[in-house]
Amino acid sequence: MEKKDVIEKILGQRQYIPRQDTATAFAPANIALCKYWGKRNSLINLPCTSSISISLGDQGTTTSITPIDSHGDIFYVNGQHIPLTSKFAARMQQFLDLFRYPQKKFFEIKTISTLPIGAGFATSASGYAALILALNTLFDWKLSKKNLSILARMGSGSASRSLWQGFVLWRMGSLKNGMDSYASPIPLVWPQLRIGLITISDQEKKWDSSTGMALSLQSPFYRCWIRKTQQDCLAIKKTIKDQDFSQFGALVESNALAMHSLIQTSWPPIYYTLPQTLAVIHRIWELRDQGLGVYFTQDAGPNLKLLFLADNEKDVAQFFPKLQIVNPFAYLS
Ligand code: 2P0
Repeated sequence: MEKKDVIEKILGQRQYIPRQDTATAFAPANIALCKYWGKRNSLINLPCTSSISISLGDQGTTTSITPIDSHGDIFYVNGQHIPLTSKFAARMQQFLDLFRYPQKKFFEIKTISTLPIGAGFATSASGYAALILALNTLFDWKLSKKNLSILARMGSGSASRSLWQGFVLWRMGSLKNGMDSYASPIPLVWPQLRIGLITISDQEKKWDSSTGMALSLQSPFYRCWIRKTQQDCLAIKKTIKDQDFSQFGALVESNALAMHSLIQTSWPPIYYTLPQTLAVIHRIWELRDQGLGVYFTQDAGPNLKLLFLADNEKDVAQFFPKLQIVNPFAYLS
């Protein structure tokens, strides 16, 4: 299945005629509570398991897209011009190739991200979700959220989940063309839940997620990971429904640790965890032993995301002074 075939299926007779000079959209970053790590089709980003995320409110990416008369695309990230040869620009140009139109072939893309890019803060998720939303507005396609989720997924898998606030479930689907692999919101709110972002390094990670996922196939634990994640997805959803925080925290943390064990037992091995990451993890475990309800999750980078309830916000902030606290349900309209 080619990306072009999926595009044709979704866009049908819709035209690539800009309806305005520039279109701008925002999408939140999302943190996976039950991780997506493993693709059954890497061309159109079809996952081996379903995954669950929570979106980060006003933390994410705002992207503007403007058709231009030029010999190539032009990219700005946080006001800085990005060379076309960079990894970031090369990947985005490839995605934009799917949406070029005959008269004006290129675009100027201006992206502003509130979180460090490429450091495991899900900025590719918010980036590709914002881009697809901006394209939808530019060309006035009026696509459903389901179809936008499928298109965003082809830019970056986790982007399929960044079209909503709150809890989001991305069902893995089973069709070869991926038309049943898209995200949708979980209609449950947990107003007490807080996410704390701890930046340990804002350096771009050495191993991008696609490379990491491909190498993970070599791990002897790959099948166990798939089985565990299938079970975790169901169990995490239940703890959200029951608002059972200690079970929820334990399952989310255990899912992240299992993902990193898988990654570390790949070949060649990958370590996203830095010594400072480990120091914070041990501090979290100490605090938990002392009775503080705080858990963590970690994505494809050294940074940590803490999970706790509003009642413990002051205590957690006191132990982790640089914590950036997000109230994810403050943004759910
Ligand atoms: C997730 N991550 O579920 C997992 C957990 C990182 C760790 O999705 O190759 O940038 O573009 O589909 O979406 C990061 O991977 O990967 C990711 P691609 P993506 O959030």
